[in-house]
Amino acid sequence: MRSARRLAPGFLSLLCALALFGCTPRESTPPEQPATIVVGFSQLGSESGWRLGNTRSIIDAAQNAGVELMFENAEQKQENQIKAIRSFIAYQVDVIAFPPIVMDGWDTVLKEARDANIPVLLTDRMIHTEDSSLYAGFIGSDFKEEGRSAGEFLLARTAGYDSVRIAEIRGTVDSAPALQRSEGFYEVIDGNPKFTIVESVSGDFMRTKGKECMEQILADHRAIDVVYSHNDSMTYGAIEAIEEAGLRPGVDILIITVDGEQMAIDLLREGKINCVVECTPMIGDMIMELAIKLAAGESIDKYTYSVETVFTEYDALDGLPDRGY
Ligand code: GYE
Repeated sequence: MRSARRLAPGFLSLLCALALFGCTPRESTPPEQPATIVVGFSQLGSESGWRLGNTRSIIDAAQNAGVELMFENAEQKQENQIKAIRSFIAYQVDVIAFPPIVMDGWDTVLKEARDANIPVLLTDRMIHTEDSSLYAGFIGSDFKEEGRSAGEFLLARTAGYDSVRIAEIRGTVDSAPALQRSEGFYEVIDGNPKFTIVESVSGDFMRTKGKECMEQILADHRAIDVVYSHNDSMTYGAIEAIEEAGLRPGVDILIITVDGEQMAIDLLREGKINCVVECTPMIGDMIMELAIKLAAGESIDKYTYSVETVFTEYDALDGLPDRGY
């Protein structure tokens, strides 16, 4: 039983001694304190403003909920996440939570967690697996829906265009948000012959790589009508590259981005971004709520999705509260 793991050895021998002398431990132990729940969280890295906001949200939420958080940063490496999960299993935490950096390659370590009877909560990103019993639940965004929203904005915004040449800057290769944000976007524009994806390259969700991608795209094809960038960090880099090439982001090249960081909203106000699809990192409270239920042996919904919106150049954004990330 996991809850026994933090009983000090001295306390255990006291229990044995009491049993030997024929009195039950119940009579002499103090009233039971609710045990602190221990959650092992393997953050995938610190690639973007979104990720930093997510980390803050989780640390604050754990503190507010009185949950003991074992926090590890995998620095963008799946092997580090696997190592962290194994250390959480060895420590016998109550719940393991993590955003899988990529979709594949989790079955072995998740079976180890299952064998140790530790429930796993996937946060932010989904995995590919044949065996959905390997995780208790998922909490995060519907990335396919985000991709659809990006596509729908583009469809409406380019209604008067004969042809639309698109450069797509994707997130981390094989990650759920990169795959699903493409899927949803293509679903909306596929079959409409005026849209051409001229380039689709990965900028790994990072600002510097977003800039490099955009420089290369502009060197290869001058005539780009739209950049669809899978996150704000890469968008900032792309905007820099566009401006350095003497073009006007938001005017010469339409910009569609995902996340909704404060800086992206500011650029939307300035007219350098045309559409921001929201993806919220502020899911710490929900993660703790679900983790507490799992630790108590309660069942949770298999999928919990954040409610999100879309901000466009047509919206009045004056009253919008600070985004907090
Ligand atoms: O869009 C990006 C981050 O997984 C939803 O990861 C998250 C993505 C987010 O680095 O900025």
